[in-house]
Amino acid sequence: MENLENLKTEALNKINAAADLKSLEEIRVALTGKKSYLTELMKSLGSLPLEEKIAMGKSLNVVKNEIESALEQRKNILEEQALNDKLAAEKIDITLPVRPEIQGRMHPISKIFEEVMAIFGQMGFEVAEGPDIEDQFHNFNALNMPPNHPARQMQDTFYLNDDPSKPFDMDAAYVIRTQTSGVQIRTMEKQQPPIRIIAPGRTYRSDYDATHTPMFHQLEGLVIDKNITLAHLKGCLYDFVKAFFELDELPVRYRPSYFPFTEPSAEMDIGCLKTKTELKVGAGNDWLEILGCGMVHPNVLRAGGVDPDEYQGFAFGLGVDRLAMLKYGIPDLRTFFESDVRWLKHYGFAPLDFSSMTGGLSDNGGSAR
Ligand code: 2NL
Repeated sequence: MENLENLKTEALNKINAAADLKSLEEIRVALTGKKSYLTELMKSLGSLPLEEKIAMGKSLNVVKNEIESALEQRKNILEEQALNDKLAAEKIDITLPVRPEIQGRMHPISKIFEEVMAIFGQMGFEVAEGPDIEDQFHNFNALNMPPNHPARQMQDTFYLNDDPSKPFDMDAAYVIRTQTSGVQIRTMEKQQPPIRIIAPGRTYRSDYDATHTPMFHQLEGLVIDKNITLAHLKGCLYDFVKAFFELDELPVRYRPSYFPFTEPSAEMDIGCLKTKTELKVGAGNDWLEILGCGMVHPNVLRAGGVDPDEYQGFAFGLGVDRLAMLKYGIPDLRTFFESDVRWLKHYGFAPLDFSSMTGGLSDNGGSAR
């Protein structure tokens, strides 16, 4: 009996000293498992005389129950402790600063392309693409610029010899496209109207100063259908500039102009304004040239395989680099192509801020520019 009392005290001490659930389990097995002293004692009861067996059996059961309930209690305490430790360790401090800023930046030109595609995309235009190296038919002839047309020299074209083993042959030479119009000619060749496309891409002219680089970016648009008029052109382009400069209204005017591929032709100006980025575009009461446009010349429709007696269309072209300079206040075009990461960090955009008409064009709600 005295032994039993010692056994109990020792057991309870061990249980209450258990530091974690794992050691408590080890203690449980040692105290009450099949090979434990207590179990041995239970087994040995059979060899005792009846009265002793009853008395000893009772006492053993009491001790066993006490040990088991002590085990249970300690287990509950340790489980609660473990949960509290886990909660404390997994706590999130919402007052900590945000994760490190994403380092990569989207180039302003890519951003402008995205914005312009989002605007025209929502109006129902499709994006068409074509080769940077064009034949002269798609770059010039089809656009109402026959051989010796002054515009061919005017544009300071880069010509490519089609066969380097032979002397340069002007008639057979290719060009690196001076405008993206070839893409639209190819679309007309492939597809009958209605046509509603924009052609974004790189274009090339031999020119270099603060506002001209030999490679630059252009976006042209073409709409061909039955009964298309100048009113469609004006409405479409007005909606475009409003969306692009993120304003509900702004002054616009059209000045008569000349392009070989459109008749009549015009240039669209916008009035001096303040963009969302608080940048003043234009000075004083100035007008600012934004794009060139016009009704597609019948010769151009014919060259693309479209019957001008049945279909009409309008077209426009704009310089994407110039638009980027205007909208985002970047003074020198040449810096666009210097690949200076400090410049890109300053003028670039967060790469995952997609431009959309509903989610925001240049600003989708506050993430790093
Ligand atoms: C400008 C003016 C313009 C076009 C481009 C075009 C294309 C086809 C037919 C007719 Cl396939 N026109 N493109 C029309 C008017 C103006 O660009 O100043 N660009 C920077």
